[in-house]
Amino acid sequence: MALLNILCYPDPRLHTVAKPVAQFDDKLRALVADMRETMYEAQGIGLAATQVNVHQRVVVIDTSEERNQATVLINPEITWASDERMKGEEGCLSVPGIYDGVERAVAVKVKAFDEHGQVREMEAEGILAVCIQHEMDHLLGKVFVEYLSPLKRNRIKTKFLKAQREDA
Ligand code: GNR
Ligand code: NI
Repeated sequence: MALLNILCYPDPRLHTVAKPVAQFDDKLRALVADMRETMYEAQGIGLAATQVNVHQRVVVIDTSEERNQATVLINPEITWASDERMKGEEGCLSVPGIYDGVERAVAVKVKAFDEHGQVREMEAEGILAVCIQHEMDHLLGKVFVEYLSPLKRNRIKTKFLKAQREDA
């Protein structure tokens, strides 16, 4: 297993649209294992392959307290979303230290495959529903700061570009 590097906003590669997984093979299972390890190490509740510069529809999520119940969502599709929506505070491993409100459906049903190609459908609410929607946005090349006002987004962008310049 290996820890993967997480891309940081405003890296343009975060806007890549991921392709569906076509082969449920050992290479995919190795990616899932590395993503799981990377998510736990970074103390995130979810990670999309896009964030580790792999542009396939692969997500890992673990919202459990014990951090031992990872859910793998491959080629996920939202089959239903509640009309009820709620604004909640979000953060992102690709935008470290930034937290702001985003409005999302309160509950969703999602159909996805696991890393063995087994299909399943689950219903989620609360933080799990938020996380599923946040991760599926990543697969479409969308980062949560794109829901914020242009003013806020530009402040965030400038802050990260400046930090990168100082690092270099
Ligand atoms: O770790 C994470 N926490 C979080 C909190 C509120 C809403 C969404 C998230 S997802 C984030 C991990 C991440 O960046 N996944 O893409
Ligand atoms: Ni994120």
